[in-house]
Amino acid sequence: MPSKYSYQPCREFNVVVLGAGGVGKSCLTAQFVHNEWIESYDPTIEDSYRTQISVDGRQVVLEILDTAGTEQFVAMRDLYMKTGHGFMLVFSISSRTSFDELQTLRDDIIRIRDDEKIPIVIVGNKADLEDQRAVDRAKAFALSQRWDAPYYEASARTRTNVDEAFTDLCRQMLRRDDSEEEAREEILAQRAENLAAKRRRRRKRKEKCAIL
Ligand SMILES: Nc1nc2c(ncn2[C@@H]2O[C@H](COP(=O)(O)OP(=O)(O)OP(=O)(O)O)[C@@H](O)[C@H]2O)c(=O)[nH]1
Ligand SMILES: [Mg+2]
Repeated sequence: MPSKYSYQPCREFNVVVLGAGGVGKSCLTAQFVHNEWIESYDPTIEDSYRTQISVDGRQVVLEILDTAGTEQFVAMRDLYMKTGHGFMLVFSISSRTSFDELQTLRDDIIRIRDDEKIPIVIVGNKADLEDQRAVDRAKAFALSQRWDAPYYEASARTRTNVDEAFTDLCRQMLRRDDSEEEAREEILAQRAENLAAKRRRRRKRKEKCAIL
């Protein structure tokens, strides 16, 4: 028997990777898209990557926007936030300030989108630097529960939880898209039903006129 999603078209989503400068946004993206590790640090202005993945048997095209964490380049943030279907909020487990910055980012996303349920995944990167940990796992999990957004401790260096974090975000975006699609279909079905009822009423009126 074909699965519920067998005939669904390929979905396309905009993913925005946000977080403070130097936390590893570009490295996580490069590992996910190209399977490559970048040792050097070259602050991003803006990069975008297009990639296709399969999530639970469904094809998904992702347009990933790797944004600038450095203050001088952040003017474009509002625009990114308007166009994203899902957001990866990245901090480094070795930097407390990078963790604290996530709050402002999330507040801005929710203010701009006016939507508390927008797909978000929180990533604590540089998990390989356990000896430099400055953010307790428990603190990050508490934030994750408060926001109702999953938390992954990841390492772009060791490629730990990179695919998992992106895939989780994809699942959230697919779920959201499905429920919006269902809502759209319900509205269309309701409209068709209203139209049919109107036609029936009109026909009845016409029939009555003929008798008169
Ligand atoms: N040990 C370790 N270093 C990492 C990891 N991810 C990134 N780095 C290093 O951290 C530095 C910054 O990484 P980027 O990916 O360029 O950081 P970014 O968040 O894109 O920075 P901006 O573009 O300035 O916002 C680089 O030197 C990386 O090699 C990681 O998981 N572990
Ligand atoms: Mg970067």
